[in-house]
Amino acid sequence: MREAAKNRVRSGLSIVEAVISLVLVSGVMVVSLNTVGASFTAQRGIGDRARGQLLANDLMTEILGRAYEDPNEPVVFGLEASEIGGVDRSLYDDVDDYRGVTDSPPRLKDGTAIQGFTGWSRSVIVLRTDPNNLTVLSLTESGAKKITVTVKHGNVTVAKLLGIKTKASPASGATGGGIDIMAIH
Ligand SMILES: [Ca+2]
Ligand SMILES: [Ca+2]
Repeated sequence: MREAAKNRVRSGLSIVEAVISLVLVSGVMVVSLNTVGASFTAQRGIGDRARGQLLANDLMTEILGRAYEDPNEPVVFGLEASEIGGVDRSLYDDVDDYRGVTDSPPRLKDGTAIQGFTGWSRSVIVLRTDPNNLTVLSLTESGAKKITVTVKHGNVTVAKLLGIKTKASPASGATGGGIDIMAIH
């Protein structure tokens, strides 16, 4: 009788030990999976930022490659008359033509979608700024334009790039604009 009771106690202990072990293993697995999940999320974030910076750089390079102001028709801060209604950016020839551009999904100048960026978007803000103090905006023509390109993946902003285009000095005879500055911020 006493031996049987001992066996029952031992058997009960084994079950308790097994349950405790299972709980401990489950706990370790949950911690591990959370760690792996956090690592994947962090890696995806780093990858998104790198890809976002490439997209921002691509569009900013395109914009800064345009003239400070339209070289062919009466100047408008925004699209000039002949550019309104275009289906892509191929007619854009000055930096403020890009004012308010939303590019979703990101496309090349000729309207071709850039492969692999479904769910991504780029947007552009162009503002006049004081050339002597780039933090001060101007409501009228000032000789400098501040361009901001923002890249989002879904609703998350992954890259932002700031560019400055200044008007060429008349003495230089250039029509394409003066100094171009680009900075990540
Ligand atoms: Ca134009
Ligand atoms: Ca324009």
